[in-house]
Amino acid sequence: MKTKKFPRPHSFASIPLPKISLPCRVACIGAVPLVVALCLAVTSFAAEKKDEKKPEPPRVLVALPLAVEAGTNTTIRLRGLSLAETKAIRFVSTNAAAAAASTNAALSATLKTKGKAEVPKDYDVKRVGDTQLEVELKLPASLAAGPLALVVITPEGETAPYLLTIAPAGSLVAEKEPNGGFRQAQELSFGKTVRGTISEPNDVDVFRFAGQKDERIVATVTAARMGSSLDGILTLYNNAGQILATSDDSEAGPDPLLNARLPADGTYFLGLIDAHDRGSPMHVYLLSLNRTKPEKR
Ligand SMILES: [Ca+2]
Ligand SMILES: [Ca+2]
Repeated sequence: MKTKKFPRPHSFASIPLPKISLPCRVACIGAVPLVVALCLAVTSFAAEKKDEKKPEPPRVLVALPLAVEAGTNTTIRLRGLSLAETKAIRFVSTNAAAAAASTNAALSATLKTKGKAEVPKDYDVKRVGDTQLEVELKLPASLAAGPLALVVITPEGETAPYLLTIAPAGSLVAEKEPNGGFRQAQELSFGKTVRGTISEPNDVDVFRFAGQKDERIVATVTAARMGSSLDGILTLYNNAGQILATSDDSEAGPDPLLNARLPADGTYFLGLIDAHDRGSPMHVYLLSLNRTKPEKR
């Protein structure tokens, strides 16, 4: 692209000095670097002072759990930074569903507790947060499924909107431990979403489902994209424990997305682990299982 030519700015030396005596001019020119240096020193000192005093801006990092069902009253925890002095929580209209929801008087968020939260050893506070809120949500049954944006108001300002997932009524299933192996696998139906946690290092969560020959299944993990600490790996096994497909990361980032055609009628297993063998209450996830009809051949 052709660039437009601008007139050259005056160089420092070409700026006419006021008509004063030569020794004064020399003294003035000599003083310039000193003044500049002093100015720079004062500015950097002021910046340092500012940084020292400036608190971390308030931020919501993750909701525990990540999803709630419409038509329920439920208490969630919001973890983040600088939330200990929270004043209120409000919903914002970032989409049509939230706009409809925010005008619905039955939708409310009540702040129950606020304060410090433990930061597990070796975890980055900027990923997991060091403050948390307990919030009681009243969610009308008419609330549309999808993201619901909420904002936390603190004396230091408002957080950016956090997108809590609203699931359709009856679609969420609680994870049931122990589910750490094929024999203990938790039954999972198509169209349902498990709300689970890789709660400790080396935890494995295994789910079982009945499939048909040539059925195409899609198993989706939603975790890291919503602020969870989990970097999931999802693996599909057949009834003999052989690996049929595996997914680590996807277009959505560290969250796996597994798409596979089933080779025969029978029982199948889905195993979810953390890629780094870590686990904590912040390693929350949603695992959804869906299918399409057997493909005609
Ligand atoms: Ca678990
Ligand atoms: Ca991953």
